[in-house]
Amino acid sequence: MGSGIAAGALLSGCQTGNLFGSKKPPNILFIFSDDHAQAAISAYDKHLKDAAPTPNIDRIATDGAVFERSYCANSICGPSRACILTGKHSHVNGYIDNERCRFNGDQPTFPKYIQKTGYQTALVGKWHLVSDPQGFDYWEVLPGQGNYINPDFLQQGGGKKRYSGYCTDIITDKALDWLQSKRDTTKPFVLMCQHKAPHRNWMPPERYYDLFKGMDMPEPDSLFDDYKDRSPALAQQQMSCAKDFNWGHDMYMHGEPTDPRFTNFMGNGEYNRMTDAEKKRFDAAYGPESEALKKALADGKMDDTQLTKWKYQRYIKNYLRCIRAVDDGVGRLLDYLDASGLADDTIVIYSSDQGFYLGEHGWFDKRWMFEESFAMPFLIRWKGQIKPGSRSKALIQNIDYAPTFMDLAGLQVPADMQGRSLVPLFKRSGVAPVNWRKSLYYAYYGERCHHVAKHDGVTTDRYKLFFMPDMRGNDRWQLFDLVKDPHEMKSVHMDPAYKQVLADMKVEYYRVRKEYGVNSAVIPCSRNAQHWWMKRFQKKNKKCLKTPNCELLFLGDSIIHGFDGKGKAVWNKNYAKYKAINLGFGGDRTEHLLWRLKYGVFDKISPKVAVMMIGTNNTGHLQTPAAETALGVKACIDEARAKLPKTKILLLSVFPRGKDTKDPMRMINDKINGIIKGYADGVNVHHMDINNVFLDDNGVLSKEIMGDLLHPGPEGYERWAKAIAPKLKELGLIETIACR
Ligand code: SGN
Ligand code: CA
Repeated sequence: MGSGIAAGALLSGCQTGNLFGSKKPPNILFIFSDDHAQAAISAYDKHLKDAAPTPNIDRIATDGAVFERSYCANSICGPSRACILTGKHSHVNGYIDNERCRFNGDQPTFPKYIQKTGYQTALVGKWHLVSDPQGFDYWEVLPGQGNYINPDFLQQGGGKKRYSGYCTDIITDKALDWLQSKRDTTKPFVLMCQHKAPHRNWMPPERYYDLFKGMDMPEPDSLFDDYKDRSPALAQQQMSCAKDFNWGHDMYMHGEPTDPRFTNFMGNGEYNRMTDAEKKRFDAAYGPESEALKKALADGKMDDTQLTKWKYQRYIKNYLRCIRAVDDGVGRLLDYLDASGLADDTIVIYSSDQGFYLGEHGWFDKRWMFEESFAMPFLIRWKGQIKPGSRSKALIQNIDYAPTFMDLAGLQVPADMQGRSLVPLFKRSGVAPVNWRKSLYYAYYGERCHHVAKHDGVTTDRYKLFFMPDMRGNDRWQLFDLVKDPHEMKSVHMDPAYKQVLADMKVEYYRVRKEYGVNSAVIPCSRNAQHWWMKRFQKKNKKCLKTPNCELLFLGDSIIHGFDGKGKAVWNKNYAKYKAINLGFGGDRTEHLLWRLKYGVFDKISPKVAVMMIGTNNTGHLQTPAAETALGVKACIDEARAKLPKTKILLLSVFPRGKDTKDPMRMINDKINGIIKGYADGVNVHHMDINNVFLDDNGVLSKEIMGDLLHPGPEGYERWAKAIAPKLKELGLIETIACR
């Protein structure tokens, strides 16, 4: 098939007008939804299969294969899509979260590559990558998250257009329209038909308002999970069916909540988009049940358990109603392929950007590396190649899609793509070749929304290891035995029986991180779950805006933050006159400073000097190898240079910590210092090592200087200021006497 054709041959075919000779590669119809959990596809054979079947998506499975161990690399929308387009993990393609990222569309992506071979590329529906799509001959996409009701679509030529109707149906219509009347029938194609559904707020089409009425959807066993035997991070999230559904947005109730067990800060934007007639029909369908709930609440007839069950039913039914419309759309597309004679030459894939919690662990939403949201559906039909009814247990991931599409188009997979082509698996009906991967890497970088802790990890076919850098001690690790505990209800990382497994999984974790080039010290990361941190960030942004005459900046962690505390007098005496701004944030590692430099507001200031010291928390929190932390320091310097091009950077060696030169953390810091001094160029970046002013002749650090052997006391700040004063002067900080 396509995989055997050399790229050069394709390109030269292109030039002569004879595109692909007799070996025209297959068309690819990629149907992709948003937040569709495997459990809500009956072909996956899970607990909702009888109550809410998906007959059309199942047609793909009956004629092709279901991949049971299909996963994403980062369980959130934009990042998953960026992984798919680039074939690279988030830290490489740069789109690590939905919060602040903008996809760098100038980077290589599979649509761009295969477009060059003569494929036609088209995209309709949800995109959610902020920048405009590139590499598509045709596109029409939803702005941001898009809307279910009477949605707007961004137009390829610019501007937006509103369509009346229901989003899923409109996207299907657009896909069919492109197939029928917009494409060039002489060329193979990739069509990405990407739904918004079944994303929150799970607004169904009118025809399904009454579907499942009078039924009770089965509840997952862990709807009332108490999170015991796992990290406290689990209880800290804000995506709980019991506590976090919004009265209007999620539960479709009107007015103010009549019960404190509902949050209500989102309104119901979808309802507000309806016409008056649509609202009327919506209220006729949902109103009676909503009123009955209000009455039961008023009568005190809803205890916590009953209310959670009610919320779960309202949520899950709407979610599944949305899916029924997606399934209808899949049916219409498959029918069209059959009727038009395209079915034999067109590979059909159904997938979704990640999974979703359908009440498992008491949750909705995603983000965690637990199976329900880590898993992605992946069903494929390739007539004549994949044996109908195949089921694969191979570990596959969304970074594999780009290499797969390249391979199908007859191209070499570029060496820098991190995924692997799935074509060899397709050709063996889902059975992995012997050299197939044995584990998968996953990383979630944390966002304010839903408060899921930052974590990464590795999974094999049997075990899964999580690491949560911002938790403490043993709570940072979790280990699950997926055979004995498929619902992940008990972490066994402290169980002596799993000592060896834990050790082996840690080895694997560090191995995959190395394979994919993961150095956390250089991946910008916020600490937005910590309220004080975000507040300080915002306050400092305002300060930078209001202090255009700032001449001096300090960039770092708690040691610099301490100029607000034990170093206050020294600051006032030495730096206040320069309108200096303290950008030290206690507990920051290089990745946090990097994030602050990337997203902070610096356009109104141009200080003469920025003093930077960072890295000791990479050592202290994680014992990160010095070489990795040093690269984090380098990334901070580069970002500071980009943001403040006229500012001279004074990089300080990381201060000594621990009692003496034998202290293991001190030794790591010394190694960092050995590397980072080389980052100075003597022009824009200067370096000083003033560590001796804190130490005696034998390298001993006394408690008088640093009470906790890490943070300077008043005397320490005094010595610090004295040591750098001449250098600050040399770099342009001249004390002027104000004459007025
Ligand atoms: C929205 C949702 C969240 C969801 C994110 C990310 N809130 O912010 O519940 O986690 O999207 O979803 S809502 O206002 O839409 O209800 S993602 O699919 O884009 O990753
Ligand atoms: Ca999603």
